[in-house]
Amino acid sequence: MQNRAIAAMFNDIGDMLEIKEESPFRITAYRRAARALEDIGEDVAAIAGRGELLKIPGVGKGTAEKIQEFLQTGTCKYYEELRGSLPAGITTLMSVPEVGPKTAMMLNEKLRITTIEELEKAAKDGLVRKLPRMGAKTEENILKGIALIRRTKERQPIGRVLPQAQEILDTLRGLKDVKEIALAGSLRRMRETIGDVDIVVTSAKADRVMDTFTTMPRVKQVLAKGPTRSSVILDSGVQADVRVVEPESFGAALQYFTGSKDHNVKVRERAVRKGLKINEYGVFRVKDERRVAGKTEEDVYEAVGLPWIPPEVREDQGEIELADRGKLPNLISLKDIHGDLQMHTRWSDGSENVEEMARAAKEHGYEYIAITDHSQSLKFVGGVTIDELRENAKTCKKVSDKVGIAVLLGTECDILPDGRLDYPDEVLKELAVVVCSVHSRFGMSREEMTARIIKAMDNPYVDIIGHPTGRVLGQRDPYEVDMDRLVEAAKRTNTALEINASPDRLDLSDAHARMARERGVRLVISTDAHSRYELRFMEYGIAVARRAWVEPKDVLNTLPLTQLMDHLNAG
Ligand code: DGT
Ligand code: CA
Ligand code: CA
Ligand code: ZN
Repeated sequence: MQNRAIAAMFNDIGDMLEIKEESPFRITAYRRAARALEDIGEDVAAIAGRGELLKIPGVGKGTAEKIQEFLQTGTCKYYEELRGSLPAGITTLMSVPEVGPKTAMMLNEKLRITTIEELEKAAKDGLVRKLPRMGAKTEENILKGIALIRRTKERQPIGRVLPQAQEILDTLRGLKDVKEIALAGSLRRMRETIGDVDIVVTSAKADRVMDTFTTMPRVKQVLAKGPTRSSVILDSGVQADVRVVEPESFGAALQYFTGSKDHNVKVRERAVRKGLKINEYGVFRVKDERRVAGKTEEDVYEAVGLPWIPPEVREDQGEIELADRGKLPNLISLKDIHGDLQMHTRWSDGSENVEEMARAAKEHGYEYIAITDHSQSLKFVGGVTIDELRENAKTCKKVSDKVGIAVLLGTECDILPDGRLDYPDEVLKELAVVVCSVHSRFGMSREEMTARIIKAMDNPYVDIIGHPTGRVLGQRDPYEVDMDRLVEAAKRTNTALEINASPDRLDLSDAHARMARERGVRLVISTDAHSRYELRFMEYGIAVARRAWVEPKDVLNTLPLTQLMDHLNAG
């Protein structure tokens, strides 16, 4: 699939247009198209073959032509011309968090920097702080940004890895002698970042499985190939391990390779106390080596006197003790969700109109959605003016009736640097759902940032704080904020905290979501979808919530519409 290569090109074009200070609309058009290409999950060449490029949300005439050109020639003239008109390495420099277009140009002009290594050296040598409008703090942030990029190469966000793992599963499931197959490791536990993919298989023809696995088109390098274990690196840089085991050991192997290591250590200790030995082959009695379990995971847990424990909580954070007392939490799942309370449309930086989003949400089985486009001061993404809000309210009503799903007009209102909100109270009061988020001045001090967000929570019309720490996995560290005080203020003001399910964010993190839940703060799980495809991000948000031991009662958008409205109006 060329989707990702074309998306990368469009993102580069967006960056270059930003340097050239082109109109925000053109820049957004390319970034929208890039995002759509990453989301659609179907080969763009196949779509082009059907002549349906313009049906991809976010793809317009100009971008469709460039996709065609790329598919035919492997590049596109406009892109090459833009690159030719700018110094080399500018978009590489812009890949460092903290380095925007102006900084990148200045680094290049004044210090002749074209690579990340050169930038790192210059920052370490204290050359960057000497440039106009830069300082020691910026220099330090640039070094942090470089470290972040390097770290991310080792562990990738789950949203990038899971679809690739799913592809491997589909390929191997296609073999007729494959009986059982499952993901294991951190991916089955749904951790936010993944070191490598682990897969466990049973098959009478292990050779066939390994031949197929190691020759998949996307394999870049085979690290090891044997009858029971093979290991490859995909073209994306992701490593995957496949283990073929005997059917009688499948449950034991799945339990062992799902981990986490700490969880397994505890389980093993319990086994020892019961005169048992547990490993990836099964559970055995120590005194006569007799096998007592191993075929299924349930049997393995039962052998050590425990109920089956959901993979997301296998982190040795007290789950074994709770399981022992029969008190595992009633973890939330996708079917508990009644609606999605953050999404964007063409009214700001989304790719589709309200009706398209509403129809897609209805297909997800939802009872309601909130349309939460950006607020007026975010001009760069087409923030909605107060006059436009009035029109939008009418449109939402019409679409509600037409599609048969409650379409609530909300906002993702900017929290301005001083904590004031981007709309006056009399406007916020009229909106059904008010999500408030920080989108600027990420560098302020912990004290200032905490006060800024708490001030927003103190506004009586604010329902939800969106992506509360502002992180973007692999691109931007969370801003400095005192989560303890945020949680306290959320509780006091009855403001919900969002688990933003976009796999690039996952914000709140599992640890923060857990902290909020323990202190009785309501949570919301929202996708922040920018196209209908992104509504399916809900599963990632659910995973974060499950890892935080969240139950349906802790989450606002498990409520039926009438109860939700009661809660919002009371808050
Ligand atoms: P990752 O890949 O870094 O995201 O994290 P995991 O948890 O997938 O770790 P990985 O791939 O190294 O190993 C998969 C599971 O196999 C791990 O969660 C527990 C189990 N495992 C691996 N090595 C050991 C070991 O030396 N001892 C024990 N008890 N378990 C192990
Ligand atoms: Ca792994
Ligand atoms: Ca592994
Ligand atoms: Zn936002």
